[in-house]
Amino acid sequence: MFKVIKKEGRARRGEFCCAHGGTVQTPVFMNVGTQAAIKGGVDAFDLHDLGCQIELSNTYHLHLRPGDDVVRQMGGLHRFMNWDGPILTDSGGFQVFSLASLRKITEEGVTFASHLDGHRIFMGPEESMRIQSNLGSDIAMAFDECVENPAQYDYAKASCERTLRWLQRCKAEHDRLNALPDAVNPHQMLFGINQGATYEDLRIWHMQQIAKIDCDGFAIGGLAVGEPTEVMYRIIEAVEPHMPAHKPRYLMGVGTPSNIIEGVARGVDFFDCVMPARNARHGKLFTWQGAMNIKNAKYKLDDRPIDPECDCPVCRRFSRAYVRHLFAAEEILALRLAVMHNLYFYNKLAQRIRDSLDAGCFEDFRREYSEKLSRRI
Ligand code: PRF
Ligand code: ZN
Repeated sequence: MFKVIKKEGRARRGEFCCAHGGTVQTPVFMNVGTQAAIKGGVDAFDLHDLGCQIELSNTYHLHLRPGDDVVRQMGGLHRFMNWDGPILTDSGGFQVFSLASLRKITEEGVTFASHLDGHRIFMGPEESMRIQSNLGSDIAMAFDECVENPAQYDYAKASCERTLRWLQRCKAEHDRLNALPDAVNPHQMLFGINQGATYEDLRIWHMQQIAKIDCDGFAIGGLAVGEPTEVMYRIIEAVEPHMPAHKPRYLMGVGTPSNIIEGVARGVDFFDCVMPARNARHGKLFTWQGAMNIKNAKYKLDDRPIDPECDCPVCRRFSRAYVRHLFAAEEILALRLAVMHNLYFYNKLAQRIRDSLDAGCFEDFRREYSEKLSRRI
């Protein structure tokens, strides 16, 4: 299913086969469509134009609205949103902890109040697997607890031990659901998630335990949740040698362009982040020279594209002055154009990382861009 085709240091160039849409070239950035829609009015057809290979949606949101039973009756998520490429669904393990209120965690799972109308919901490993099975995604994520950093050692230890037991339950339920004759996607894969806060001994122990379970890939969760960037890098470096070499690795919810380059340098293959779409909605645009704010008055009469080095559908058609005007006038088109440019940038970043790995010059690329892309221009 996953093949590493080239390495440079710890960085890996790979190929990953999914039931839908064929092969994903890695390293890859996954475009986030939380509730089966990309923020900013970008649809599944735009995604193809933006160089997107794989889309990510959320179990938690789609369970609340429209309901995974509805998506199932509509033929699964691919048909529902008319995206024919691969889809990864996050398990709800993170959203329950970041969005829902009145949480109560037990060995069975989590009881929480919906962020939409406050009604009480229970979700555990089996529920998460059933919802993701109804959605029919290509990759289901294990149900985990994401602990915020900094965390108490004893809590982090008990939590990651429970997340391990939850993965065992996820695996059993996932196998059972895939074997049902009416499974929406009987080829659905399952990724396990490493936790353990910022404690290297917990991280390594947990990774060694989950690696024994026959998952199709492994993610590093519980990072970019309050710890400094250097700590995040240190944890990835500690965990990576214990991740199965022949399976894909996914760093969840990360990050800035330089976080992605540095993640690849530490052996990560998959990334996702709301940052390109979220920043775009505030006028913060990524360019190959650094980050800019298009709302700035200095762009009022600027006839150049957002990024002269970008060949996205927006930069090929519109000026900075026009996009700035759309923001000032609060036109919804401002959001769409800004999100399209930023998503194209992230997908292009992943492509340029792959190209540099193919050419054996990833370290040169890293040296040129890792710091530069975080600059403000
Ligand atoms: N767990 C899950 N999803 C996630 C995370 C996690 O720890 C994170 C942490 N950065 C983002 N998304 N299930
Ligand atoms: Zn552009």
